[in-house]
Amino acid sequence: MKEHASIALSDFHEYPAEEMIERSKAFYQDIKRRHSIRSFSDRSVPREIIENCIRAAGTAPSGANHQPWHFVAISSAEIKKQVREKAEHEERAFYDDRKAGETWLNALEPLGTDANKPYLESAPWLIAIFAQRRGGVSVDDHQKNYYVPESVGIATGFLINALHSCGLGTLTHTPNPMKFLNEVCGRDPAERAFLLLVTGYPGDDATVPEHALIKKSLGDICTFM
Ligand code: IYR
Repeated sequence: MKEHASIALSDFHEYPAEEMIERSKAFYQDIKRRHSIRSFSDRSVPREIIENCIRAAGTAPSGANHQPWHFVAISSAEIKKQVREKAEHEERAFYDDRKAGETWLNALEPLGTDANKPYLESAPWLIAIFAQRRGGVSVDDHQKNYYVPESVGIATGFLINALHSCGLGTLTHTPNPMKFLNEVCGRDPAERAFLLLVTGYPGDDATVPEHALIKKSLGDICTFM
């Protein structure tokens, strides 16, 4: 490696092999309980939890460490209402005017989704995630960013995992198109709305579609060489 400023790695934890196996099993058992839910209670969730989960997301690896993401955490009832109205407007075109096309709509059939998104108002938090094409390691930078969708996708994965580990339900919601989020969230049009993460406690009537429980086996998703 070339000469560069660095510090010794001091916060890495090594565990005995037995414990590693136990931890890998425990992690799998815990994360497999995460389900996308489409009914959220209006019970409030302290802002500090959301802040810490977003801090965790912000530690994700990113292209050249430019951290090309911005998270807008919405709890304002008025803004959630605006998001719901605009998202449902797009979703009505998608589902009811059949903009999605038959193939896509057929693929969604087993999930039972439609244009109604009441959870966008009932959930205590909506986290709009934006991807930045330009930026840098400082927020004032305007350099080119690299591997933007990969970086933002990984950070989003960290966030979903963090929220789940705190005992919160999540839904990755992607109204199509999502451009309206820039306006509602006051973000530069150069940023790309990446995903809307809905989070809170599940509603009493929350369900999991059977279709979503069909997971490919290890042999199907993995090859060892
Ligand atoms: N944005 C729509 C449609 C939708 C698309 C996919 I791909 C999904 O996995 C689920 C839903 C909606 O949120 O209903």
